[in-house]
Amino acid sequence: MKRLTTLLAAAAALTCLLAATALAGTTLTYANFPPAKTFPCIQMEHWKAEVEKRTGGELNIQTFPGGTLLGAKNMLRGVQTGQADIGCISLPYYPGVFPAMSVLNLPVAFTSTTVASLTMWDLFQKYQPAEFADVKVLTMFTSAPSNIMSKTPVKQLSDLSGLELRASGSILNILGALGAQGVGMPMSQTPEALQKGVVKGLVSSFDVLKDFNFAEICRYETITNLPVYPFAVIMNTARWDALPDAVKKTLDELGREQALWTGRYLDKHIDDSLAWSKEQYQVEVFTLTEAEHAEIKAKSSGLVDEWKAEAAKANLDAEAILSDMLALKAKYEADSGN
Ligand code: DTR
Repeated sequence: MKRLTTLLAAAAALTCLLAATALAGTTLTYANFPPAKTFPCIQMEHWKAEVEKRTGGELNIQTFPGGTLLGAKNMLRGVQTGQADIGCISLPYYPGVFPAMSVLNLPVAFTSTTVASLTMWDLFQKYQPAEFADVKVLTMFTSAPSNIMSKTPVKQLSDLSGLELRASGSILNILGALGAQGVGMPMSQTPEALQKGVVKGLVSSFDVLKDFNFAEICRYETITNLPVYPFAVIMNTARWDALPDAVKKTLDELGREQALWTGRYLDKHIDDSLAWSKEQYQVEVFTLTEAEHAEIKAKSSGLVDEWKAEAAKANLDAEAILSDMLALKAKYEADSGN
């Protein structure tokens, strides 16, 4: 009898322990490369809060902004090998690795982050390109269209001659074609490069004027409407496979929603950031003439053909991907409510 009681007590203790473990849930690490207040990290915190709420604490997310777990360039590898469970990558930082989804980085005149982010998500769902086969994609979004922020005024295209500007991806080629000197580096290295004078400005979306305080050093802004930068939030496949089905479903449902949330957040934040920069540092904003915009377009048109050639080498149907992207862009542009 005594033995039975001991056994029962042990079984009860084990049940309690198992229940407590289940209640405590799983914790996943989520790495991000730029500082906490920039938009890739703002969206990360929003996603974390939604996931923890919707799974009732079954899944907890521990976030690592500012390159504290993985940096911009080792993010992809770090997630593939499980150094972090989840990571946020900027696709143009990995030239040649994402031939299909880098179509979003082409000069096709996106004017809204919301439109570009939803277009990217839908395009990914349709093609499920092999370039993401060894990770689980949780969401995708883009930055806002890119503009020039510089220490010296760029009032007209000819002011670009020889000017060292930090950029990444397709924008580097466009800058070269316009006579500027593009210097490739991730956003996280840009503050130091600007401080040290290695570059005289940068090409990115205007959110960084406020979030990195670049308005202080780059008092001149030129509206160029250059391409958006596509991002993906990826997860280690083994960690994904180990999640309960209900949790997987919740995360899958969040994919498009998160793309939309991020697009809307950034579209609004761009306006706030520019207004703040004007008030705080009296930054000057220059616009180019129609003829200059036409010149940018003409000089960057070769990029589409280069992308097509690269996509074809990867056995992708480049024409179909490009025309689907343009059709999605037009659809979301027409549907203002998204
Ligand atoms: N323009 C891209 C992406 C980008 C825009 N804002 C931020 C903030 C933090 C990191 C990246 C970005 C770029 O320049 O990398």
